[in-house]
Amino acid sequence: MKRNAKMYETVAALMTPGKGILAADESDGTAGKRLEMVHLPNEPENRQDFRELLFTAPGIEEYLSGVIMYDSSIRNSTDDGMPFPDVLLAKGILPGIKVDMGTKEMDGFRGEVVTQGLDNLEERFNEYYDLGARFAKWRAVILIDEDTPTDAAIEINAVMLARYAQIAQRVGIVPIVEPEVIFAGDHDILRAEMVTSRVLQILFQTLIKYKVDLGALILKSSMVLAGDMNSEQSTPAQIANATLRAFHMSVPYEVGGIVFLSGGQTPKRATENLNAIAKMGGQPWPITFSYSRAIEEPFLTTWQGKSANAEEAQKMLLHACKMNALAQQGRYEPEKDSKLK
Ligand code: 5MM
Repeated sequence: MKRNAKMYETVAALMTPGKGILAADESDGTAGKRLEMVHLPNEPENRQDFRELLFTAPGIEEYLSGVIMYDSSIRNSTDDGMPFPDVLLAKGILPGIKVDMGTKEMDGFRGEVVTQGLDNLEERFNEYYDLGARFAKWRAVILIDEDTPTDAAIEINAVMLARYAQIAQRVGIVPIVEPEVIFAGDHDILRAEMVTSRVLQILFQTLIKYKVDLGALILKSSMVLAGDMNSEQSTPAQIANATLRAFHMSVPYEVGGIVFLSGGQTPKRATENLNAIAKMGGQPWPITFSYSRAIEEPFLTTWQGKSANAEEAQKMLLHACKMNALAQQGRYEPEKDSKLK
């Protein structure tokens, strides 16, 4: 039980009020897409510069409780030779690791996918623990279309998430389970709410069946949003209501915390929507952000891959983190923020 006590401490630290998690866990391919935005080739030195600027930005520890890394970045160091996990630990930020190995198409399932990565997972976890990781993340991808998601796709992904969570907890690492309901499509917000509720219900039934300790686990969820191709876009209050309704229908109250992905929303929308959710008042679970694109984009567009812009870009990163930390407390004032777009 000692191990679980440590994991509860990790959950409490990650869910510290006024802080959130930076998801800097892009695989090398996706990191290349980020670098493409600033006209840099996808080379190891550029990926290192990108992560080094993020992790060494002065002051981020005021707003970040954790950072999720990828296999190549948890093993990487600053130019001065300080391992990235140590850079974060020195600031009081917990290092985390993405352990899934991406998705594979399910044959005969119209584009639906299942996440891979259970092979040798316990050995990988033990090594990541030694490298400093105290929490982990596994992402399942759920597509909304006329005939999807199928129960088969929801169920197989839930089983994978549950098995990953079991192994993580055995090693003393807090699992973040991320069933991302994709924002792309022309579905309305009601459909998104129904799909999200069903996915979460099947996920938590499966986690309970596999005896995962829900108090030593964090859910990473999408917000409930109408698809990006739907002409009727919802207000932050509508999104907050639909999202919290889905959680109350599906997420057991003993779950350690809930964090949001930004899912392709603009940085400002992701922050405004988090703020609206916090404004709905106290919930049974602590709730915060775990954004990748919504935090990294303002940084990248300021940086443009030029060392002359590095300081300004780190200030922009700090601004994005601070605005989301305020939103986590329902204290973000979008009309006064001219920097997030
Ligand atoms: C950084 O994006 C992660 C996926 O990367 P790969 O596709 O390269 O594996 C992703 O898991 C991310 O952590 C979450 O989905 C949240 O990211 P957003 O950008 O939606 O906030």
